[in-house]
Amino acid sequence: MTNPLYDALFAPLKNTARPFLTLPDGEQISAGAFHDMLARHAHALEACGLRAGDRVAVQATKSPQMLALYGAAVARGIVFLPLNTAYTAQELEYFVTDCAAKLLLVDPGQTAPLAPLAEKLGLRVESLGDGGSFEALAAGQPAEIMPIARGDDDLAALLYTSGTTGRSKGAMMSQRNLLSNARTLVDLWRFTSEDVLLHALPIFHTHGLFVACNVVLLARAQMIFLPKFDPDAVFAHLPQATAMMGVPTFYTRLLADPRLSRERAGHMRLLISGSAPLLAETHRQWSARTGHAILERYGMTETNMLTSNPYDGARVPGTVGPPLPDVELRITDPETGAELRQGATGMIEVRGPNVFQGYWQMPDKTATDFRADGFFITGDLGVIDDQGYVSIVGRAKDLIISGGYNVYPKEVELILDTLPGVRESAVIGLPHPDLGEAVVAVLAVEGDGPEIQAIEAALAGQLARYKQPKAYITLRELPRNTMGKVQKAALRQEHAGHFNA
Ligand code: MCA
Ligand code: AMP
Repeated sequence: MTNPLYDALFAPLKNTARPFLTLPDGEQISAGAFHDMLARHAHALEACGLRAGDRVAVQATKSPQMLALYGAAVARGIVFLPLNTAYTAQELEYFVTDCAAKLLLVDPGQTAPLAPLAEKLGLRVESLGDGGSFEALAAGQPAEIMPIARGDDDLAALLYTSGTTGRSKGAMMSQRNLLSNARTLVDLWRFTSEDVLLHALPIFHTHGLFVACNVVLLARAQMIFLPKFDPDAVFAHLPQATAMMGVPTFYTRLLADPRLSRERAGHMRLLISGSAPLLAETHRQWSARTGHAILERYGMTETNMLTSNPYDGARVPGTVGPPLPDVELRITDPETGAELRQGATGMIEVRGPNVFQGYWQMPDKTATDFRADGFFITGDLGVIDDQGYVSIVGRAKDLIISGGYNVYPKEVELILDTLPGVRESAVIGLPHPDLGEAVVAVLAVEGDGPEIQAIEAALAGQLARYKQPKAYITLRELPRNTMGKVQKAALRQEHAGHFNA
């Protein structure tokens, strides 16, 4: 009986004394102890009535238990749905309703406010992590596990991504999608059991969960598992680490810190950046300060990783490198889908074992995002140079990436447009020294316009904090072209220096 993802990532941890996780206080969890935790969590899922194919949603603080729960779900064929801890109760309700989750795990102390939702949806809510009700249930369970048989195409995870319509979609990730990408990345980035990854990303997104943890697990390596990105903790643990993965904001914040030096960071084997564009300038400054060329790669929730600068060979600033060995990538005319010649800018389309199974219960949306020959239309605009390196030059999708988190303007505009005093809104991303891009709302207002504080208060309950605008610009009218379409490009250009002033 096989379960490819469990067999490759988690089974090798069993009964092994080697260290797996190091926590901020220095406590170590061995591979074997982690596997015991995974097994107990798997039995607890079973005790909560979950069976293969059911969905378990988790909105909880990063912890070893949450990672063990991921492994437990994989072992039992239960679909793992991690959720950003920043999501509001309203956002959370959408996700658990949309995928008809059977169990929701939250932090201790968070279950009571969710009782009405649980009642309404017939959803079981338990708490995860130290002192949690789910931990109490798991504690009494055996540390032996019987993984259930799974096939390559069976679902392992569901990850919600927002969209241009403002309605989030669940990207269905199969066992093959996750395992093929982990295998490719371990080879390409040369991860071995000698590696210690400094892990400071959240584990509710592809980057921190699948790219970082799956690679470490497959390589039988270890992690220094930090609750979040904090330069003090990063500098304290860097000497023990061989590799780190981060979003560009990690690197700009560390560069802004006088402690960053060749002595402190020069020993690192590999520093990887992704989820948002790394400025070529950041790449160069980092090389000059530490002697290390950051390796930039590119991916999407729907596809896992797609391209990577090489381990050996030139890591070219401002590019995301060639496609991964098992990824087909082409540049097409965004309108017709016709493939363009090398050197032309167009839509990035991809195909490979890493590309997802479609959007949860949205066959029409899935169909429009794939070409007939199976290529997925990424919505990113790119160009391939004569060495085969891909550069991302823009986005056909109206998306803002703030500190590595995606914000779809439509989702924010739909709420702003309902507020008194706001005639209409255009939400744009403006260059921001810390976050790369920051969310800004341009409002067409009546009279003196509404109080910004009132707008902020209205958004607070409805939108995660990182989606809320960092600045507001009020105008009488939004600029429109002759077709009547709001000219966001003109707004971005006019206000480009907003955060540099
Ligand atoms: C926190 N805030 C943010 C962000 N993060 N606002 C905008 N954008 C953000 N990314 C809010 C906080 O709620 C807080 O609000 C204020 O901004 C300042 O918080 P601060 O303490 O500076 O934030 P932080 O806790 O230090 O977080 C910044 C961060 C974090 C370390 C950059 O956002 C982060 O870890 N980002 C990684 C995201 C990630 O993993 N993305 C991968 C997606 P207040 O005003 O109330 O104080 S997967 C993906 O994209 C694909 C597949 C790929 O290619 O990887
Ligand atoms: P998400 O849907 O959160 O997975 O975000 C995926 C999007 O992040 C991609 O479609 C790109 O627009 C962007 N992205 C990821 N990595 C990079 C990168 N290295 N450079 C530029 N954009 C990136």
